[in-house]
Amino acid sequence: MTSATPLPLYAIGLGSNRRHARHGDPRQVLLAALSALESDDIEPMDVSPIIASDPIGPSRRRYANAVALVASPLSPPEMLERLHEVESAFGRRTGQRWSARTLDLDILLWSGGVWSEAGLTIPHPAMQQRAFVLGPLRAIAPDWRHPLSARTVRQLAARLIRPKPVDPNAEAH
Ligand code: A4P
Ligand code: MG
Repeated sequence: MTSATPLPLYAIGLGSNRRHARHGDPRQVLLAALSALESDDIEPMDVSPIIASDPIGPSRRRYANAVALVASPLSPPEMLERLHEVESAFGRRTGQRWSARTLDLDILLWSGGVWSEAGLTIPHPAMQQRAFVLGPLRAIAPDWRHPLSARTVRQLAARLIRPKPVDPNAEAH
């Protein structure tokens, strides 16, 4: 008898801002990474459009970014290990934070909610501040609720683009 329990879902953020000798430009790197992720125990369910985004941090090259929803029985640490394997296969250089990279794969959200240990934090701590994450994520999972803020992805994305109200006290009199 097959189990009726649905598999855990992960939202995986993909980013690239370097060409790959074989796969091509960052956009093509992301497409190749998506096929590399697919396996017996990682089933892609949906993928966002690929967007071009200005770099956050010191790197000056533009990024290609996307988010994929995958169903998988893997635990969060097992999923992270798999992501690292795929990054390595794409020639990711480690050691330098925020350096230009061929491929960066992050676990953004997990249907199990919160995971916190040294080296792995879910939800990804920076996701709420990042338009290059929330934009693509909203295209495929607008109603997914961030387990810590209890806001939906749609709400988080709206907060990010909404201009801050003017603080009257900050104005010169
Ligand atoms: N780690 C902890 N939690 C997680 C998680 N939820 N998912 C640990 C993935 N990894 C997680 O990450 C360092 C370590 O974080 C991992 O080994 C894992 O144990 P890393 O990917 O090796 O290092 P990094 O990516 O250089 O640093 P960090 O802080 O993860 O940076 P981000 O957040 O990945 O940001 N601008 C644009 N426009 N688009 C981008 O995609 N990306 C970055 C990198 C900067 N600016 C960008 C973009
Ligand atoms: Mg990363």
